[in-house]
Amino acid sequence: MPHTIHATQPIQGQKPGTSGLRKKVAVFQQPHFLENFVQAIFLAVPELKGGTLILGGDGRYLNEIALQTILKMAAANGVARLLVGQHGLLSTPAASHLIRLHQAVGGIILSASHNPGGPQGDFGIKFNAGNGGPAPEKLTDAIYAATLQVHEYHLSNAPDIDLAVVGEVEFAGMRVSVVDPVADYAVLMQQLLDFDAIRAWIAAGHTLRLDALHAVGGPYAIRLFEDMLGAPMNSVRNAAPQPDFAGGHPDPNPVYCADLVDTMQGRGAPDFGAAFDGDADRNMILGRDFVLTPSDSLAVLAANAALIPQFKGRLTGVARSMPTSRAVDSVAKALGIDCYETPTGWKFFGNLLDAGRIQLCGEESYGTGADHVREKDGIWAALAWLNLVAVRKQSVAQIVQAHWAQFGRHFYSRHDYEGLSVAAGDVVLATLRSKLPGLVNTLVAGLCVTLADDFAYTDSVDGSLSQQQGIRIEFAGGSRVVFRLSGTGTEGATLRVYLEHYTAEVSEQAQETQSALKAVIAAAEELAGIYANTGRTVADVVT
Ligand code: G16
Repeated sequence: MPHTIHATQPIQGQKPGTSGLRKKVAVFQQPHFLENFVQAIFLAVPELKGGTLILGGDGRYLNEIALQTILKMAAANGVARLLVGQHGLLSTPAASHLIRLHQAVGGIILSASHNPGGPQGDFGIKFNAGNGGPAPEKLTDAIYAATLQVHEYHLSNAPDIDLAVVGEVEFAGMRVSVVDPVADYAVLMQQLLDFDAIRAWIAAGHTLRLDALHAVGGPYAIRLFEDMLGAPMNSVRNAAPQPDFAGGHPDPNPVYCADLVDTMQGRGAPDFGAAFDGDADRNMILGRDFVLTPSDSLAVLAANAALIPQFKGRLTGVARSMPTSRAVDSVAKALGIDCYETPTGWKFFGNLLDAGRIQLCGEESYGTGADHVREKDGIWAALAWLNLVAVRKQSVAQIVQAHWAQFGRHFYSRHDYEGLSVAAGDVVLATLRSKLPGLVNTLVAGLCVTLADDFAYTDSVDGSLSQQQGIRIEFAGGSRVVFRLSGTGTEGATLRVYLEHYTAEVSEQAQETQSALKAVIAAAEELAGIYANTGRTVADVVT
């Protein structure tokens, strides 16, 4: 029987950020907090009544309890059919695929992505629309507006569903399918990539090391790389999802995966490495003695698209988020295809993908993806890279070095200043904004400014305008610095400083990244006054 709960103290006004609503677990544990947000989704998306909904999460702490609540709310709000991953698990890209495959109205994904989990960690919830992608701004605004109106929510009082058993059940008038979270996704991957070439490459004795960081990528990586492609057992490490990610930080970058970076060094190291984040949409790719930047990953995939069955003969456009290095721009120019620069956030790629203007896109934040789903896709990215390595019969390092020799190298690094007060973060950005007028043609730390703006983006498909998306300062010769505040943190403010330096000289391409970026780092400090405004002398995380 459905019943209605009148929240005595409704917690309203829950504003979703870059990627849905992300908060500390304790915040989600407040009475009515989750329910208010979920009810707001049902209010903002009335088509869910009588429609199909996809549900799953990354297995983090609170996942199971929240899933049962959402199942009961979906039934009481009139959802006709709901597909949920076995044990409540679905990677973000697999959820995106299921939405598209079943022509669902949308999906609810429980994840705080790369943020730590456990009782002291973070939790998150996001709604993906019928195209499989993150809700566009118009929809998140509508959900936010609905959170301001929720005074009651609807909940079935049916007992919990057993999510361990794959199969169909009738649940309070709603048809529920508990599905194998990997099966359909694995079929899709086989259709897109050259599995025969990868299989042959592995059978020839090449070795892999994949790290799932105790998150949802584990079951996907085992099925695809070990079971289907023949990699030896234990090629995938940390494969069992755990509610607290075994105490780790499920963020695939050289800092949080330092042990994987070590494993990939020296003679006898595996030929290919990759790591995935909490919900398996992010990826880091490594070769023996080589760590690939996400910006270069995008550029190299674009340059080699003809070798990947998914793109063969149909790559007409690519996109990158604004802070991502401009390496892919050079490739697009050479290939004569379109190249779009969008604000940070995967949702901005959605319209371009839907309209068929781009087929491949990526972000500096370890996100790479294509038009097979409407999310970035970590497992796909590792498979696409293996496809390249297998077909080109070259190592990751050889492929990337050849790329730099042809297109030049964009040295790239991100410096994060974490746990700042919100006020300090705002002061840095205000300082920068105040300096923008008149900056062009002046010298900053010896570099001549050629462009200085606060990035604004007009969506070429629906005409919507997004302003204040980051401070962008370009210098003569191809260097650049970008400043923005993170939209995914749950405490204080995180200042992100994105640094880029271009060189076409092969002799300069072997430099160490931070030393190649020295002049841009000095310019960043001079412009933003990071020390003066925050008291920080060094970044907390340098990737
Ligand atoms: C989310 C979005 C990404 C975006 C990132 C930015 O990633 O999905 O498209 O690049 O946030 O994070 P920040 O605002 O902290 O720089 P995820 O993996 O957290 O969903």
